[in-house]
Amino acid sequence: MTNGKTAFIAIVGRPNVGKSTLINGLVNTKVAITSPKPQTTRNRITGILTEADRQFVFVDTPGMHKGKDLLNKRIDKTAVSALQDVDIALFVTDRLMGAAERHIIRYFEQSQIPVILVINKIDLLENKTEIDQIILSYIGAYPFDAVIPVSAKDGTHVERIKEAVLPHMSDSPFFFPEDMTSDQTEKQRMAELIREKILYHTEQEVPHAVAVQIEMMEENKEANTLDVSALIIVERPTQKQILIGKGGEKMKRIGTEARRDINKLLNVKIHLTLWIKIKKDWRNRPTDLNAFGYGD
Ligand SMILES: Nc1nc2c(ncn2[C@@H]2O[C@H](COP(=O)(O)OP(=O)(O)OP(=O)(O)O)[C@@H](O)[C@H]2O)c(=O)[nH]1
Ligand SMILES: [Mg+2]
Repeated sequence: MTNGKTAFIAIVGRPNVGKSTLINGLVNTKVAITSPKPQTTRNRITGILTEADRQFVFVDTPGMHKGKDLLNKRIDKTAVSALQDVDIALFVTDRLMGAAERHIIRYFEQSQIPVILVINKIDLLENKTEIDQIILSYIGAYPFDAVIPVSAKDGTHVERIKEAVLPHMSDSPFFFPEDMTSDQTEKQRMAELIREKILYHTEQEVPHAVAVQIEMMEENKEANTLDVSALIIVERPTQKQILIGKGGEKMKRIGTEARRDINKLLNVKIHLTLWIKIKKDWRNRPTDLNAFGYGD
């Protein structure tokens, strides 16, 4: 494999600060789903960018927070352990330093890695003084390698992050083929896209109670389609009702939007069938968590 400069870069921060939006912008591909709901990302997601003799391996992580159920505990562990396997971390924030941020900085101190502070969502700030105030609140909290204000949404200054990573790259063979953008399987990416649509169309506890599993994926030569059957897992009958919606409206919309995105991702026509299954308290059952892709 090609020799060049490589780096593994973890993207960490509180839920909802824009980590997944940022990784998608950095690698110019939608490798991670995003949504306005906190705790969208549940797994470690790799986004690979190869440019000439450089390979950046970004690792998106779930938002760090203290959750009660076993799923949340595993999710938090995923984010923390990602720090052990990387050369540098991007600490993404969108507000003044507070207790939650201090909690995350403690993990940086433990792993002793270089950290770039990324102030995201600057498009929402009124003026430069607000950005300066946020930066000031972090000064002295950790010896940050660099501080970069960005807007992951519109791409402002996102390129600067790669420049700041350059000094931390080391000579090594590439870890992934040059055309690869993610190490997720097609099934994982499909399941995530379906979950993303559910996150957009449901409120309160429902988004957090949902898991998605691809049950079947089969080429249909006659119809020239890929037939996909997915299982949506919820915890309670009421949640199932909410997902189905009046006259099946909501389920239909989720299916249509997911199919459109999967078509785009795989560049084939998809025939998508969605099933809903109730699994009481799956978020606290190790066997269910393992089966749904949230292994320990
Ligand atoms: N205005 C604005 N919104 C942003 C920006 N970046 C992300 N967002 C929005 O913030 C919300 C959360 O974005 P995500 O990328 O899913 O956040 P995350 O940090 O990955 O969240 P978790 O996976 O839950 O930890 C979404 O509605 C995004 O569209 C930005 O630069 N500006
Ligand atoms: Mg995310």
